[in-house]
Amino acid sequence: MLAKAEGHYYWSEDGRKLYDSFSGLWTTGLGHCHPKIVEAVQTQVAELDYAMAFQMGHPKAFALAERLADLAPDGINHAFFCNSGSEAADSALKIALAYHRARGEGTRTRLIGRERGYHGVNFGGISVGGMTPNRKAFNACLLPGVDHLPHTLNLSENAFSKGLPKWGAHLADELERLCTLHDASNIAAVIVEPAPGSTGILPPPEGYLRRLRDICTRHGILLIFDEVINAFGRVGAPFAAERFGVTPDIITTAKGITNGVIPMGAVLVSAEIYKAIVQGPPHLIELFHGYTYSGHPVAAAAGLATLDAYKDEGTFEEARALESIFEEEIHSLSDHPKVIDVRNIGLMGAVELSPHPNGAGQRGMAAHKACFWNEDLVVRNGMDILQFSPFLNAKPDDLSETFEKVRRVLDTIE
Ligand code: PXG
Repeated sequence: MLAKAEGHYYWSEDGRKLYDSFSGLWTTGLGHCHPKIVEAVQTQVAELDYAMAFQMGHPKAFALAERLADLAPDGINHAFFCNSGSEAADSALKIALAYHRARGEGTRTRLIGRERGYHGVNFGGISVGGMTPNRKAFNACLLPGVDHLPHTLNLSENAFSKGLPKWGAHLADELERLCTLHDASNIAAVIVEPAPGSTGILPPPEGYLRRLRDICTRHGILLIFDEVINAFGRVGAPFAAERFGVTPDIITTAKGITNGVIPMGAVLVSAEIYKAIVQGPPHLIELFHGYTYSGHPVAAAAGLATLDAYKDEGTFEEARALESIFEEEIHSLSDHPKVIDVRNIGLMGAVELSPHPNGAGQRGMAAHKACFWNEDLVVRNGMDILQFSPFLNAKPDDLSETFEKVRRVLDTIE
């Protein structure tokens, strides 16, 4: 139980001070309870607690949309607000379908995701997502007309890669195969996380995203980057699109948009998509989609304060500069006998453990618990993969101490 947080630390209910190696849940790159974000939220909630986004508006939602457009790659300049990454994913898929339909290409209905992809837990997201346990119980109700590209992790080819693996760009060509199979005129969009996170960090192979982009462009398919984890400094730039030099048509975000302080998500789209959908008589609604809390004033205030902090504190540059230190520290575990892979990109990193003979997932959970109880360290595990998402302004000494603690834990658990 976590009872309190400040800066890079949590305090447990039993009063222990714990180092957070996961920045919340990929959310809180600036550190917990950032004073300027706290102040912005406190002021906003007393000034304008709520304003509907249906027929009405409020200035901070528009100010935030403009700030996001400034940060986004050229050409991506409109925002649709929602309240989570899951809502952002489903909204993006709906926007993609609405776009094609508005342009008279209503046959484009198929959606393509990727194995091991995570796009939240709503029906659209789990349909295009590729996390088997998230789909298993809901199989009967997944969206029809969805295909999945293969994921890009292959330990025999790219174990212990530092940064982008050299092997795997050719896997993007599977998209070409699907275009041939279905005819591209039936395909609406491809959605991928540029650097997949919650599946256990799978940095994209060199050249892979460019190939996806080129195939999408050639066939008139929209490319959606789910940047719920990647955006806002996690890969050393405002957006992974910028870091990897590949511009999608739609970007989804959440988490770091408010530093995790208030739930918020956003779908960022190109002017072309916006204009195609938002047309027709002004008294009618163009896109029948929106949430009670779209662009909530308190979330918008938190978002503006967060973007200010990223800028004023040089957070993206600081994160980029930390990458090589993080890479060195996390790869210091590569020689451990229980470790079968270490991979990293930006300030995202995974240490994959060999499964305990008694069953997959046990060793990862044991490591997570031992870190918490014995080392006062919060570490996230997904089965036997330990995941790290350090603060964008982490102290190098804390990074080295984190991996010393993890090594001690790996030495002691079964
Ligand atoms: N897309 C991506 C890429 C995500 O990582 C979502 C969408 C959904 O966001 P919401 O706000 O609806 O949860 C996510 C969420 C983990 C973990 O352990 C990651 C997420 C959620 C829960 C656990 O890595 N990411």
